[in-house]
Amino acid sequence: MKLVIGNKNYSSWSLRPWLAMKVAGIAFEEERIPLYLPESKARILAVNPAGKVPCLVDGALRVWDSLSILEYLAETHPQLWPADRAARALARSVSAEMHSGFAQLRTHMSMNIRRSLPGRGRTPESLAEAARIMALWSDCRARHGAGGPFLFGAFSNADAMYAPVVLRFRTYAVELPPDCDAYAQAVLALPAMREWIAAAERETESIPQFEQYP
Ligand SMILES: N[C@@H](CCC(=O)N[C@@H](CS)C(=O)NCC(=O)O)C(=O)O
Repeated sequence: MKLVIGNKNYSSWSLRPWLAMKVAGIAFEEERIPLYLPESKARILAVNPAGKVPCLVDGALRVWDSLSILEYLAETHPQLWPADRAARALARSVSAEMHSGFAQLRTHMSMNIRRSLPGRGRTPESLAEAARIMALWSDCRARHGAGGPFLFGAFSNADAMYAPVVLRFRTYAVELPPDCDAYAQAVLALPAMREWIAAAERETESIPQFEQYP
């Protein structure tokens, strides 16, 4: 299988399936397409008619959109969702909420791993969304987290969906309550996360529209 991704510093959607594949031990090659260069769109469109990364190539099959890639992976690696039906339903709900929501947080605190921007990006709306994320992290941990340090104990697709938020909270130094901070530290300590962060720090491309902060 091949996973087509964008810049590791900026492409939060790419991180999600990449991390799930690494943690689940799924072998894959990666193709990195630096975004917003003159040739980027044509390169992405050659793989994915939707014109976005990430896209998973499995033989003749193309699977695009982060959440559908995560679902495809879980068909052969069911440990990527919690085993318990109620926990699995909640994991899917919080994953879908991340996928379709938190637009203000994504706009004002965009993923930029290399930067340290404490206090920036804080608007009433982005802070309200951050508070909602902390509440759902606490709820998942309290109800289903006894078996390990992640949202549902063992690592799951829900953690893959929120991994970029952990990085945003790190870049913008968003204060977290102790249970959420412990969760964020567990995500950051994953060897695959360390690998992604180190690669992002080595990247040399700078995308101007993602480097402008008010
Ligand atoms: N809903 C999609 C969003 C994918 C997306 O917006 N990808 C961005 C990079 S993070 C992209 O491909 N941007 C390049 C472009 O639009 O040309 C998903 O979950 O995968």
